[in-house]
Amino acid sequence: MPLSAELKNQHLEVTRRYFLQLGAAGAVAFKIHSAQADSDQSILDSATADMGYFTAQDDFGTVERGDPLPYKLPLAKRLEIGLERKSWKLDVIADPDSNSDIGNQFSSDSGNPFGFSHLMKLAEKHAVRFLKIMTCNNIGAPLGMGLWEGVPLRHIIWATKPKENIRRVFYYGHHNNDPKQMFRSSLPIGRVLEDPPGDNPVMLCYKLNGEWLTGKRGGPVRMLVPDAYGFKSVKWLKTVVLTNAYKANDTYAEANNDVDSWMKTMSRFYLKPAKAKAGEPIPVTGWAQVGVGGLSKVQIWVNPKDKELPEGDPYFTAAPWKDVKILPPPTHWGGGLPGGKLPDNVRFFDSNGRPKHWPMRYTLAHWAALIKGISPGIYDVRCRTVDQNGIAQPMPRPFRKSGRNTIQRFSLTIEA
Ligand SMILES: Nc1nc2c(c(=O)[nH]1)N[C@H]1C(S)=C(S)[C@@H](COP(=O)(O)O)O[C@H]1N2
Ligand SMILES: [Mo]
Repeated sequence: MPLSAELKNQHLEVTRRYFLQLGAAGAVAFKIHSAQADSDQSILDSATADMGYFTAQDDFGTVERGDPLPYKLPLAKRLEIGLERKSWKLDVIADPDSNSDIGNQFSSDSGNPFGFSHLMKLAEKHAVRFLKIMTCNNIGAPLGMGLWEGVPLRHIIWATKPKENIRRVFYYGHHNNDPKQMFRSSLPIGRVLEDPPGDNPVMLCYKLNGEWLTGKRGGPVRMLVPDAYGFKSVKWLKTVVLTNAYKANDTYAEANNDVDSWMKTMSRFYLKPAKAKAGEPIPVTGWAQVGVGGLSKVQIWVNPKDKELPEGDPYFTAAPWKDVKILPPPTHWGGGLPGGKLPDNVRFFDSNGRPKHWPMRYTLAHWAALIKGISPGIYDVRCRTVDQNGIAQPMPRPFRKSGRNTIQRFSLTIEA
């Protein structure tokens, strides 16, 4: 599945402005009207001011199962089964097949589920907002970039008065009472109760980009696991089970996926022209997903197609890679946020709404480059990331089922 159309448009805007700032040559190569290329600083400034970053809810790529899909049920049915904010209920129970001891279960069967009003009460004190990119480990490009809001799951767990014999949290969404349709995931209890410094909490999420989470995005409430691939972020969440079982029970585990995988750092091309004229600067752009290892560089490598590749170097570590420009944080955030503005109290932003560091882990960074001075011929152009440990993509974790991160390539013909 490709990056969502909206994310592409945003990328185009951001990078177009970057080339404008580089001057007319880049702008012309980018097919911008000459009037715009000649524009003065004030036009440049205002252009930069409204660049977008987030993906609107409806424009996210989607990975979903269910027949019927829960959010497509008639309203009366959604109200009945608790898939509207008005009627949403969560069971938070001890695993009946385990010896977990909790003092205060939230259970529909016992008439005291955890409801949406409980969640909003906790939100008054504990709501958090953070940036996170949604990516499926089995898809080569992200599904969307969002500002997510919710209540850390640990607050609900502490409200159940857990006592002992709890090692994992299992959870699943509405599945039409058909076990075959159940989509399950799980986490170690430790990850839910504590966050590594600089990371965000696992949360019960009810808003995206300042709006209530839509049914399609998993509303009224989905799990949101900041550092993991999409399959941990279960939609239409209805049940959380505290268990002493020590093994994962994720639906995705059944399909050979590495369910303990942190998100990886990787780069993808967006603008990759098939042809260019010798002597003209060639704009090439893309984005980087910032995984657990962080991001220090994005690099490209332009190599004549007929040149033999060195043996025993499958990841081209010895190639003459060149750094490209990672673009600064946006000032207009897009995604449907009113006025393109971030709300207050976004994690890792200061009181002026500026990020404390950039790029941030588990988010998206845009990049751009101008290729110059190559002679006529056919070339392979590749891009890769280098993480904060100095390790280049696809290392340190090249295996496919822990998240796609192969080095991408395209063919470029330079005409005389
Ligand atoms: N209930 C439920 N939750 C789910 C899924 C699902 O099929 N059912 N798919 C998961 C997978 S595999 C991914 S990659 C993400 C995708 O999230 P999105 O559709 O909001 O982009 O949702 C996850 N949550
Ligand atoms: Mo997925």
